[in-house]
Amino acid sequence: MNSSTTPSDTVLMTHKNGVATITLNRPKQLNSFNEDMHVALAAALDEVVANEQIRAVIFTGAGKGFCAGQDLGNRDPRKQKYDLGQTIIDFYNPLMKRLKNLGKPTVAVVNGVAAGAGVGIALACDIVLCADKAKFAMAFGKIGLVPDSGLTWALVQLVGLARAKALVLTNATLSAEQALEYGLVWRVYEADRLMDEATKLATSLAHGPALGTELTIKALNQATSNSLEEQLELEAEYQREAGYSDDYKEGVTAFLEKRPAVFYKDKQ
Ligand code: T3D
Repeated sequence: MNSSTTPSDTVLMTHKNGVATITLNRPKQLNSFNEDMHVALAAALDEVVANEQIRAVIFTGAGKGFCAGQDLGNRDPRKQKYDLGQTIIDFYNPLMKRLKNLGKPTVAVVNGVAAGAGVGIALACDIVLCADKAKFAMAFGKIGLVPDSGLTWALVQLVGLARAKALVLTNATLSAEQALEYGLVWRVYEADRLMDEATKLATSLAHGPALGTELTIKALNQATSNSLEEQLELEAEYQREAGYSDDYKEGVTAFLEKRPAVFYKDKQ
């Protein structure tokens, strides 16, 4: 296993068998974001993109929480006023865009509570798994803010406008079971099985056809804003690209030779 820590240790990263595991590491603050953690996470994502051996990514949190959004210990409005729009522009929006456009499949492993931007980060991942004790707290309304980190968009896409409005206007906290029922998460596991199941899933994604996986994620992401006609054209374009790939050659050859396809070999 390769492992690296960022200079501040607020984000940890290991990688093995094609899977990078990125752990938000401020457990005393429920892994809420300060500037240091934003910078460290951006550096970890740079490595994910640059390292060809990394083919899938797990995001999780250290300790009992996943991520409680912005560190409110860094915000004391009794002392000063903050331009929160600027933090969103400088840190949260670039993070959301990077997560959506990483080019490698992402799995959020929500080990405990996710709140505020922490929910946005989980929902920006391609597949969300959570522990049976996990919670999803909308949180923003309680401190007079507007949902950010793409949540006003993601919630409407995932649960529909009526439920999205009710969730955020009532500052709802969803249990794992409710999050599953609402379609926010793919699977719920007992806490002690969660990471094993996530690793199995991410390892299978890492061993899939990288280009086909990347183009599939792009096509599905674009479907939310495209018309059917635009989407059909996009599918043709992406299929052309996938059809010229070595992975397609290997996939069909394996089928014809009645053997499993091998798209990626672990480094010995
Ligand atoms: O500011 C900008 O730049 C704009 C961007 C905004 C993005 C956002 O995410 S805004 C939303 C910010 N987040 C919140 O409002 C969530 C605040 N936290 C909570 O509501 C609750 O802590 C939770 C629902 C997340 C969890 O509740 P619970 O009862 O399980 O845990 P707890 O006891 O409240 O928290 C445990 C510890 O974590 C506690 O510290 P202590 O007392 O043991 O020393 C608590 O202060 C700390 N903690 C939790 N959330 C945060 C935090 N510390 C700093 N910032 C937090 N967001």
